[in-house]
Amino acid sequence: MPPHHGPHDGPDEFTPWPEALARTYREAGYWQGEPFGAWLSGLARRYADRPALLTPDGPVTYRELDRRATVQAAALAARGLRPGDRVTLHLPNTPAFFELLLGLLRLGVRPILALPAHREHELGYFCAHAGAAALVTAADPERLALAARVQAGLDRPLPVIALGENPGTWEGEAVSFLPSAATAPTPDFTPPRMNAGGVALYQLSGGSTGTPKLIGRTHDDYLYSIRASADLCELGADTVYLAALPLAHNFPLTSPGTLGALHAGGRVMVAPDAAPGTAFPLIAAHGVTHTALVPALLQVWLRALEGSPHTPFPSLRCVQVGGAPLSPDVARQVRPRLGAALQQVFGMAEGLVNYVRPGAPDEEALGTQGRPISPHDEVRIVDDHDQPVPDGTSGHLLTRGPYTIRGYFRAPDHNARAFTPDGFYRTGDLVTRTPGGALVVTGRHKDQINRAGEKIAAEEIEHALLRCPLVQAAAVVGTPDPWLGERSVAFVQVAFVEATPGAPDLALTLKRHLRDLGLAAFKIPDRIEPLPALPRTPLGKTDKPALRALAAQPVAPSTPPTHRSRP
Ligand code: OOB
Repeated sequence: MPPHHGPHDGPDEFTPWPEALARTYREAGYWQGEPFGAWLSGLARRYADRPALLTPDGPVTYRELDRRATVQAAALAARGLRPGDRVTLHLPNTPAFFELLLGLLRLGVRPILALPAHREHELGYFCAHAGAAALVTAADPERLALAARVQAGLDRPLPVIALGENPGTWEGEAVSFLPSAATAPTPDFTPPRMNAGGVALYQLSGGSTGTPKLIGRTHDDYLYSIRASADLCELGADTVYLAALPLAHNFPLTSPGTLGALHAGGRVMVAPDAAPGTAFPLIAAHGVTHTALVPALLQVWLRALEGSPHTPFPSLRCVQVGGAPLSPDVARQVRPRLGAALQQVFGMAEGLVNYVRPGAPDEEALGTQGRPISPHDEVRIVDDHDQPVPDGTSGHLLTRGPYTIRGYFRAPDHNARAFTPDGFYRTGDLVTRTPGGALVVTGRHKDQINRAGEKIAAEEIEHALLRCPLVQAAAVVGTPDPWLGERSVAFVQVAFVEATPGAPDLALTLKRHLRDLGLAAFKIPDRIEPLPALPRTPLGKTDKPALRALAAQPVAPSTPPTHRSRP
């Protein structure tokens, strides 16, 4: 009998693994048939009164975290949410993220894990595309105003559930305020029975197309990646994990991230942002042992330590770096300057995560992006015709395995391109394999910009630019930047505007246009350049290589960012 995934799961909503592979993953013990709610109850039994979260109000024990998740599951059920519903979850980096996330998972309601930087363009799309039953957010004035804009942009009523008290700025009716679980009594609530093979939550694809894709991760596959990551990164009860990146992102959430640290019985500390001024005092005060950064933030941290005579954090054992290419020069500075081991992580929200194993020789630790988590991760490196390339040659990375999706949510046409007929995901990354079996990311074959680890789908910005009546054609490319990895440059062909003299005004106008559409700030192009016409290939497609060459021509020198938090 095919596994049941949930009340709303048709073939476009969830692409199951073929039964033979599913059996293999179950027999190998990867998929344990345990949903997140039961996993959390298990942690509460195992680690009971040990601290799970270190918060400004004091520690929250495992037992108490489990109780708070139940409080919120009951409160969300009382507000009409039902197992199988989808909601968009949009929260800042605060410890309360966990009571809501785990409450939703316990209730079988599937959160779409939006990033804090997402605005009405993205949130509205997630709610519309997924038929969300609610937008779950925090009760601060800015988020409530954003929620109102999302509601206004939809053609059906969207309930908003906001964690916290009404700040007094909200006058409408369509918001239900959810008290913090800390002081709420324990409800009489029996969680629904759940199928661990069903979708637990939706991660978001960095993507390369006009609309972001939703990635349904099952209880079974996601928990496997968390347990296996925690084990191979050697997390334990003495781990103190600092989450400085946005909590909802796959890297700080599960690789091994906060959930991996909880799985191991460790403690989790949430930084509201990743600025050195915020994160450094937390590391020192709480004896942080592990944290995760993108390369751009690592550079900000290293700069902040410049001139400091000794490594400042005796407790820090491991700094994980991933999400974007890390230069070996920067990699080399981690041990002497931060006094911690560097662990490179090359992962993706779709599944596959590679880690440099603890204790690996320098050559591998500094110069590779590690190897897959699982012996059952299948990796193919192929040429443009899907034929395997010899080891040491760069090729397209394709992968399938026990925690890599087989299809995006409601995207049949895209799925036909993004997956091979035998179910390998086309990652869009170019890699080589070293003789030792580690992967090295050599480039990218997807129309995406990786700006400080934040992924920008070129087509999404091009479509948004084309909605401005001035713009006749638009193309967005990335250009190398020593601090951000890449910056985004938009080339536009415009009507009625002199190509060069009006350039600064045009750039401002178009940036305002994009902001008015409600795009996340990291997606606003760093530069906007008018061109009389976009260069075309002989087939009439925009010639992006030519535009990349044009974008790379020298302009004003780049300055190091002081700090801009990731979403
Ligand atoms: C992580 O996940 P996403 O979904 O935001 O982005 C995935 C893409 C990869 O396909 C690759 O293009 C790039 O980000 N990437 C890297 C990298 N790690 C990710 N490129 C070069 N070097 C690396 N180390 O970014 C993510 C998810 C889980 C763990 C870590 C990162």
